[in-house]
Parts: sequence; structure tokens; C-alpha cells
Amino acid sequence: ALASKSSKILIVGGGGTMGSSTALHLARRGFTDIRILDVYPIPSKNSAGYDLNKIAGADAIGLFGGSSDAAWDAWASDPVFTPYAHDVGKLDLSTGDTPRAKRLREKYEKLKSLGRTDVEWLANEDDIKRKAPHLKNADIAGWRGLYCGTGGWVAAADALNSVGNELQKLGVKNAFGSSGTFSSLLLKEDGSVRGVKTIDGTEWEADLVVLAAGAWSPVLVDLDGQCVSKCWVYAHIQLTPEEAEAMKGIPTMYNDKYGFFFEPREDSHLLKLCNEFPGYTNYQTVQPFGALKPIKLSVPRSHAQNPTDTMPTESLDEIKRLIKITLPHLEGRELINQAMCWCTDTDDAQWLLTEHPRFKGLVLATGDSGHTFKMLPVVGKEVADLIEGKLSEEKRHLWRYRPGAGDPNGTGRGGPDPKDLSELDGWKHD
Ligand code: FSA
Repeated sequence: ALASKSSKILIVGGGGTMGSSTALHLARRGFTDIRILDVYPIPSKNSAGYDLNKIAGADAIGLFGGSSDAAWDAWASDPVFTPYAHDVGKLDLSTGDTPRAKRLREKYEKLKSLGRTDVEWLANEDDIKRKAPHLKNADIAGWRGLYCGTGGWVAAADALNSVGNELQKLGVKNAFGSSGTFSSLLLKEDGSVRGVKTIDGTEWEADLVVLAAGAWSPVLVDLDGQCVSKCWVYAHIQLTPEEAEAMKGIPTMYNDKYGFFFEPREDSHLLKLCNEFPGYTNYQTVQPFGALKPIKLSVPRSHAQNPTDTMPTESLDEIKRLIKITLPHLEGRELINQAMCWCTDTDDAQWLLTEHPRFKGLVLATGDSGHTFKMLPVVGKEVADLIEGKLSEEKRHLWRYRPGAGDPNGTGRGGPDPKDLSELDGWKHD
């Protein structure tokens, strides 16, 4: 075990998805001295989870998928999460006879063979429109894909906030603002970690430090190039109450080429839409803790700190295309609340969940790879298992420190290198 129940534990960036979940699992297991450090209070405005809705479901397969089923079970049964889970179903669609359509078909067969009765194969436009009457005017000839009745979406920031309230009840401490903003690790003479220094000069002593700073992780501590932070974008349409009512209960619709959107929020009647693309980087020269010299890294640009930023014109155009194709009655509506949301990709899209080999006493809980919010209820269990020495051999291998390992099994995002924000127009408004 890396710590015992009475160990002093600091969670850096703990106001987001992986960190708050880790605190929840540790506190529920009886760890008594946990403190979250973050720039912002939970739900941290720097977290990708600071959002109206995120996709969640129970349709991933494999080891990761094993935990994705468990995640939906927790969304549907744990009182901290149930109010934020919207079980409206999911459409995972592809356009034409694509390799992805083939993979979706295989996934459908696999889920069927596992006895799942909530999945259906939608072979054509008519099948899709039967499941999704709100797409009745959509121009989706040739589309096909998987319908999954379990899952749908989760109210992301609200769920994080709920975890924050629970942590308070469980006695988890915190420090936000300048006393919660990481400046460096504090090391013992033997090179192991004895705490964290924050930008106001506070020295927080700890037996174990967890780095769960999402897209900021590789910028704070040198991770030997294993995580590349990228942003994705979203915009909202302000619907009228009547328009929102008409779309109530619609399944989440995802298309790997055109993007995705969600059931409108009941409280604000906001409809969230995203395009799908390989993300954008923001390369800068920085020196993370542990790097011997300044290096080029993609550095997240906090939306909270740059609230007037919108999104690159090409992304905006893609979102307009998504609307034109799928929801033509909303064409031309103003796209408000445009924002960028930062994730950090590993090559194989598996988490980086391990002790840092150069800094004993530093646990890395990062590498979300854009697919971790749906795991909010369970990702912290894996971190807690690592800390308690209970993680299986298989998982330890999957989530090990692995610079240069690449993507031998093709589980990662692949594709071309993402564009850099510096090459793009339209997003900067300050
Ligand atoms: O089911 C899911 O894990 C949804 S991922 C949603 C998304 O916006 C991606 O589509 C995008 O490519 C990036 O990974 C961020 O997350």
C-alpha cells in the first residue's frame, strides 16, 4: 500500500472529475486526512466536468467497458449521483458504410451476446427516426448505428457539486484560490515527495500527493510526454420553454463525423451542441516540475480565466452544419456560451494511474483521454485501489507509467495530429 487510513493525503486539482472521485472513494473507505487543492472550489471551473451535460452510458466493452457498466450502475443507484443521471438512451451513429459503422455493428453483436436487451441495431434512416422522432426532418440518409436504452447523459457540473457536498459531510478538507494553486512539489532528501507548495508560498505537508489536475497535469509535473492536452468546444442554443418541452426525453445523439447534442436542460432550456474533431492543442514553452529545462507542451487555456474566448470559426461552422443536418428548424439560431473544454490524451486512451517513478509518494491520476466524465462515480475506486495496493496486475499494467509505449492495440484516438490554436481564427476575443 502507498498509504494507510491515517495518512495525510493531498489531491492536486481535486476539484475536478478524477480528483473529487478519488477523495470520495478514499473518504468512504475511512481515510481521515484528505485535502483537496484546486484553483477553484468544487465544481472546479477548470475541470472539463464544469459543463451542463456529458455523455454517459453502459455500452463500452472490454476492461474499460467493464468499469463503464459499473459506472452507469453507480449513476443509477448511488444517491450522490442519481439526481444527475438522465436515462434517455443513446444513439451512436455513423454515416455510411464506414469502418466505425462496422465496429458499432460488432459492438451491437457483442452486447447482444452478453444478454443485453436494451440495445438495437438501427440499419437506416427509418430505423433511426423511429427511435428519435425529433430527427424527423433530419437529412440522414445512409446513417446507421447502435441504440442503447441504458444511459444517456449526466448533468456534469451539478454532479461534481454533489460530490463536493458529500466530501464536506465526510470531513474532506480543501484549499482553493492561491493557496490551492500548485507551484511545486516538496521533496525529501531522498527525492520522495513530502508535500506541495502553492503559489501563495504555503507549504502543504503530506504523506502522499495525488496529481489529478486533468489537462493541467503534464504542465505541472513532467510526465515524459505521455499526456497531450487538447480542447474540444461546445455552444448552446437558448430554446423557448415550448421548444425544450418538444425535445424532452430525446436520446443523446452522437455521430463521429458531425458531432452530438443532448436533451435540453429542464432548468435553463439550453441545448448543448458539439462538433467532433481531433481536438486543438495550444503549444507553449513551459517548465513543469521535474523537467530539466523548458519544453514545448500543449498548455490548457482556462475558459474561466479567459471568459471572452469563443471557438475557432471552423468549429463553429461544423456546429452550424450539425444543426442544419439534424435539427433544421433551429438553423440560424444564435450560438451562445461558446467555450473550450480541456482534456488530456494518452496515446492509447487509457488512464495514467500509477506512482511517478521519479517521485515516490506522487500518485498520477490523469490521462482522461476525453472519456472519463462518465466514469465519475467509479474512477476514484481505481485510484483508491492503487493507493491501498489492491489494483489487479492487469490494471496496473494497463495504467502504468509508459513513455514511448505508443498505441500497440489501436485503442487510442489515432488520426492526424490536432491543429494548434495558434493556426486558427475566430476564437480569441480579448
Ligand atoms: O462517451 C464518451 O466518452 C463521450 S466522449 C465526448 C468527447 O467530446 C469526444 O467526442 C471528443 O472527441 C473528446 O474525446 C472529448 O470528449
